[in-house]
Amino acid sequence: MTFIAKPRLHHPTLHTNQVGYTRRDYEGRISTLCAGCGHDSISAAIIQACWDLNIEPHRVAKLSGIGCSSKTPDYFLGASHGFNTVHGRMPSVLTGANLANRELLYLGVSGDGDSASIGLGQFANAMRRGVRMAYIVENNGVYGLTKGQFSATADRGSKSKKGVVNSESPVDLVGIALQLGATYVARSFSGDKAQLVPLIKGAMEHGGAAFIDVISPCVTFNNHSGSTKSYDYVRQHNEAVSRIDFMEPGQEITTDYPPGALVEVEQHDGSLLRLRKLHTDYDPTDRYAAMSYMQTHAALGEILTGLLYIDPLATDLHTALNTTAQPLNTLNAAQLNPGQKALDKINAALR
Ligand SMILES: Cc1ncc(C[n+]2csc(CCOP(=O)(O)OP(=O)(O)O)c2C)c(N)n1
Ligand code: SF4
Repeated sequence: MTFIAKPRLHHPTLHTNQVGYTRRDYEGRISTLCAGCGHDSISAAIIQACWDLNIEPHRVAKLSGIGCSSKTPDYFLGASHGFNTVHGRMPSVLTGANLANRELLYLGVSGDGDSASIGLGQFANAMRRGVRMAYIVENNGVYGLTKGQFSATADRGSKSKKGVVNSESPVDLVGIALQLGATYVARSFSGDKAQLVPLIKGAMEHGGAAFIDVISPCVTFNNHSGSTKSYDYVRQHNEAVSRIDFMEPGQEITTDYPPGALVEVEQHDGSLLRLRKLHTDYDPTDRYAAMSYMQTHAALGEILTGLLYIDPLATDLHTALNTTAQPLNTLNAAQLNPGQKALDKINAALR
């Protein structure tokens, strides 16, 4: 553990983005995670994505549960809103915050223990409801913070550091997200920043529930031979379904990529996701094909990465509930409590 404060000094020529911030303005405190932990690479990818997207840090609300992964919001976007919830309860707190103020961008950060074990019900319901958020699970197959017990995402047959073989079936969060109606579903690897940064950008700009499962090796407890969440295993078994590049709205679309190999996906808010297919037969807008493609590859021991599914016309929970666009804290007392007449009218309509 280190308690050294990060110096605020930076080189005067450091680039600023369109909203006037340097990359350093998107950083947080010094990480206290083990050196080489995959979670730190994900924090770096989040910093890069938010800087590139010109998101002002104070427009982001980052919420997490408990675990090494859930500690990471302290290490990025120091000037944004943050809330460490109870273990496994991040999705419900995020949902409440989102309903109270839809003007912020919601970033949920969780671990596989946090979301697939104690928080599985919360995870499932957040996906089902279409809460607008970027939900990132930093998936290492173990409980890192409590010293490496198998989590519910550990593959059957994989070995712990002490050589114990896991006899239980894994929970596949991507499969659950696809089945329950998430409108942006991806899987990536913490060691593949080129793939991860655009995926995070797409999730941040998506109009509904966006989920990214990031395989993120735990170097201390789950990075040995026999583990299916180690750096070596994931590098050997990783197959990318697509190579994506995120285009901000209004930016000129260049023709760097061979014509005919591009899919341009317009998102609900008008921004564009630019997708290059490696497999000409892979269609990321077909939910059922994504589920079957993923399961076929999982049976072969392969980890599919990339943008697996997107609904370009996604809407969110606010649309479903027809809520006011204004954050609740900006409504006055009369708007919040319209009085007895309004209540009588509602009651009469229900008789
Ligand atoms: C209600 C409750 N149960 C158990 C714990 C103990 N606990 C703290 S972190 C953690 C597991 C975290 O694992 P994961 O979400 O996979 O994150 P990682 O540390 O691997 O990143 C557990 C079981 C707790 N804090 N609260
Ligand atoms: S115990 Fe594992 S998950 Fe936790 S900081 Fe160390 S390497 Fe990362």
